[in-house]
Amino acid sequence: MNIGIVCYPTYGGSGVVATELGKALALRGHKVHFITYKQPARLDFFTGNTFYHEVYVSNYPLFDFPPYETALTSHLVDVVKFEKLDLLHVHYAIPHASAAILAKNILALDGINIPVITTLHGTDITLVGKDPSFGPVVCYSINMSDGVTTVSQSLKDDTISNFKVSRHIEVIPNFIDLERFSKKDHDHFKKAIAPNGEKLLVHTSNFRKVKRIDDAIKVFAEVYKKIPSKLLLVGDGPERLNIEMLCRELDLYHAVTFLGKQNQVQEILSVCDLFLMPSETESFGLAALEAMACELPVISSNAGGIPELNVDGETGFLCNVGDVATMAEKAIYLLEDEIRLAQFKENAKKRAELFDINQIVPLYEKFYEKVLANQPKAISQ
Ligand code: GMT
Repeated sequence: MNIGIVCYPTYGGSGVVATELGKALALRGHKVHFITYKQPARLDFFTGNTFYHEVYVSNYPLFDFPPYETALTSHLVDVVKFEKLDLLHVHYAIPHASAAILAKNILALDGINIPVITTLHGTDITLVGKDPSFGPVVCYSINMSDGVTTVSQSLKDDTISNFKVSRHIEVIPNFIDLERFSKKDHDHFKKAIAPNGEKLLVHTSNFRKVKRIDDAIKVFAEVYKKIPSKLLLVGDGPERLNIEMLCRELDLYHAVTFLGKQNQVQEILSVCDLFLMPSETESFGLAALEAMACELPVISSNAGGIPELNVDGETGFLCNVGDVATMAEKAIYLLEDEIRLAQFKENAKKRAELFDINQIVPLYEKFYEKVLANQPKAISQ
């Protein structure tokens, strides 16, 4: 197939999933065209089957807000026509789904039919998407897509309850490349960061409010009182400064390391003992899956789709959003007993194996085939 993938090129989960999916599809023989405004962070190699089309937004003094969606739509029309794409797969509804639908309508005037598949990732439904300033367009583009997928059952339920959806939604969970994400020996790094054998807790995210990183700090503050330990924070974003201030207030700054954005996050996860994900909402929790694949149990909230990944009492613990006391109690329970911790680490790895990229990517291929088979024959390219 000749597939166009539209995504955010940044470190956000939807961009990571879209890029890894595109790379895997290319390795399976499809031609994959990434269409976005910057080379995707995870697009770290090119093959004869991968192509990158950069969307350029012309500026004009009149534009307070350069119209990216319009530029993207025009670029989609061009790439679909010129590269003779079979389908467009857009990740994160805003603004990718509506841009793709408009491109589809423009192309139809030339007798070209381009099926649009929209994958909903999370906050495009649970947070920003349901805001009245976006909601009607999100709803319209879901209903006008030729195929819609969500990354968890919980996100499918949220989509149905937040919007008037008149079409089938397929659940295809997030996936993991187990060759890249597996525990590797980085003893030198472990010794450098925890010279006295301290336990290492870790949180990775884009430091937005929805991640409740302040809860992660408060959990760590309790753990630190009982267990020699350190906290590694990977990522960056709007909450960074507040979190630094909180660490100072709690007199924890010396025990918390801010590592910033990291490309090789698996190397950091490999030396850690426990992952913290106290999110307010989380459609799936890809960061937790990456951690589990590197044999880390997860202390998380029970929000959204996290319970579809993290199994309470087996791969970690699920606690109510904001219940810092229980999260800390469970973290200590795991870290204070080596045998128990080793069992949870093993369970986490086994659970992650269920989301193996080699099992999940074929589900997308099947879905593409189903959508293509349902297309009207008369105007197909
Ligand atoms: O929350 C993020 O880090 C980014 C966000 C996004 O929209 O790009 O991630 C969402 O998509 C990921 C990939 O499908 C999911 O694993 C995350 O759970 C989801 N985030 C939220 O729902 C808050």
